Amino acid sequence: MRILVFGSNGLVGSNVKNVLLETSYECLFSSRKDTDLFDLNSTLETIKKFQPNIIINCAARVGGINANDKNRTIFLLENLKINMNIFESIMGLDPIKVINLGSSCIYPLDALNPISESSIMSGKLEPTNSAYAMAKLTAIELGNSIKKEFGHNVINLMPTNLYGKYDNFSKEDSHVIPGLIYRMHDAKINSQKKFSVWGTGTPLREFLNAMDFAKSILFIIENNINDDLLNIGSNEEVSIKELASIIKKTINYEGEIIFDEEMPDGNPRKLLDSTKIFDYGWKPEIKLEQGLKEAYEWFKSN
Ligand code: GFB
Repeated sequence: MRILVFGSNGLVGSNVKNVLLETSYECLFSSRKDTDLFDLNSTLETIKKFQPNIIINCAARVGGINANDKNRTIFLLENLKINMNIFESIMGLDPIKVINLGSSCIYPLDALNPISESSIMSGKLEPTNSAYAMAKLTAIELGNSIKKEFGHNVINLMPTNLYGKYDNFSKEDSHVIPGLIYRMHDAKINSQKKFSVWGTGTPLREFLNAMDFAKSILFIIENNINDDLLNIGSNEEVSIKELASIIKKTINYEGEIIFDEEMPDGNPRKLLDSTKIFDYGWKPEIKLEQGLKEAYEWFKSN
């Protein structure tokens, strides 16, 4: 079995690489410096040369609530280009299994929680990340079309909010966990008395460690699971306020946590219904407290 991983240097790609390196599959890990996924010829060349049976596409322009809202055009364009080039490249090739990654933000703002796969396209998107979500929805539609017309097997995985080692830690642009870790670590070092969490603290989020997600991808390959659309969550839900206090404990920050209500909350609740993947027999292993400790250690040494 020959597995090609695009985006092998990011949060998901790095964890997928570590998981696959423990197997005997023949793998090619392709990062930004190996393949220009914004260029059709470069994408096609990598695929034709390696001739994979499976492509795992972990490449994406991602970011947190602020980055998504601020860079709408680039998030939409870059994610569209990556997915268009991969799918257009394989159109004329022998059947390939493509594991394509999306996000829980593809589901409508008013979808019933826990959000099942059948909620897709049943309503309007959450406005802070609608551009990114639209690119991911287009990728799903493209994948389904390629499957129907060209015989490739496309599996779209929708992970819940991911975090962990190899995350992108940025004060302004990352997701909540790396953002809070970075900013709170700074507050601790500078003996800041108060720490400001964005929004009201009331939104609920479900978090999954990216290593668990990587293992779910291997589980899907090894058990030959071929659903068009599959949610991958942890069923572990916390409020942003609770998350901030767990991170405070992890970092050992002693100041007071306050809330900046000028900053957006985004979606009030985003809990995935992961019944399908749980019923297949996959379960996450890393509890949030443990995963946060590991992420903090990784952040400090990197
Ligand atoms: O993780 P996050 O940026 O994105 O924010 P979403 C989650 C929640 O944490 C929001 C709050 O309610 C934020 O207001 N928050 C509090 C913070 N403090 C911070 C902070 O320092 N940094 C950040 N980033 N948030 C993302 C989408 O939505 O979900 C992505 O933007 C993707 O596109 C991902 O789909 C799964 O969970 O709101």
